[in-house]
Amino acid sequence: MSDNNRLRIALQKKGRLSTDCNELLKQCGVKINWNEQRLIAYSENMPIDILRVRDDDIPGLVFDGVVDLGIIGENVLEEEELGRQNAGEVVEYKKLRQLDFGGCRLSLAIDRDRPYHGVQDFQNQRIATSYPNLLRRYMNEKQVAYKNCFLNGSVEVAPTANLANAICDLVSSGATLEANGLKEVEVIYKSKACLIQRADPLSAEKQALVDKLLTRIQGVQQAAE
Ligand code: PRT
Ligand code: ZN
Repeated sequence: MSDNNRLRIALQKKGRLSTDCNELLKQCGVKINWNEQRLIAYSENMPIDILRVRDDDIPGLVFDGVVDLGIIGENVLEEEELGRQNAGEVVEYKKLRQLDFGGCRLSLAIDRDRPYHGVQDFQNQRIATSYPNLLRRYMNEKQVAYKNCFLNGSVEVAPTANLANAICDLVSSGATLEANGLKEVEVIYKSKACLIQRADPLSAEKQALVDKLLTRIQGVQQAAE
């Protein structure tokens, strides 16, 4: 365990959020001594430690109070939150700010050539997804009884492989759907990256540092608008 007085921030180690997260910290004046291999990176000019993990681990680390802050896609955050709530857990955290990167949507897609009339078309259809909780919430609202096919990756090939009739996956440009002969028919969730804080109070010093960072983030994002 590192020094308790240092603010701990969980960031994605490698992936679609990592470059933007690192850039944001830099723009906020936080100098980090990055070492590719290291789980923890240290700031040289502020009492901040960066925990570098898989994005899927970030919500739980914040919910459990292991780290003070985290930057995570809202899709992963809400999926984990719903999963824990379904398991009977009380989930607490503070959402400090939505960030202006990591934008994508979670969408339902079907074979390009299949006609589509509306969400009722998914009745009794098997849908492949890595986001079973977000999908279930949407389908419950729409009162559509579908069949689940959980896949952690390669969701877009499930229809061609005859594992499912449709998919529910993240889309940004739409090129992946296109390349797999699929068409987007319903957007079920819109997501961006966001900054979250653990629920239990921080020390006055740590909270002051969080407030300072938040003000700087607001400044950086307003300047970019
Ligand atoms: O290794 P680790 O677990 O940390 O990373 P990961 O592979 O689980 O996540 P990563 O790095 O792929 O994505 C991190 C976060 O970026 C996601 O949770 C989203 O919040 C956000 N994001 C933004 C995206 C996309 N855009 C995106 N396009 N995440 C994934 N995709 C994938 C999508 O799953 C599909 O395979 O890109 C493909 C579609 O892209 P288009 O442009 O072809 O439509
Ligand atoms: Zn992940």
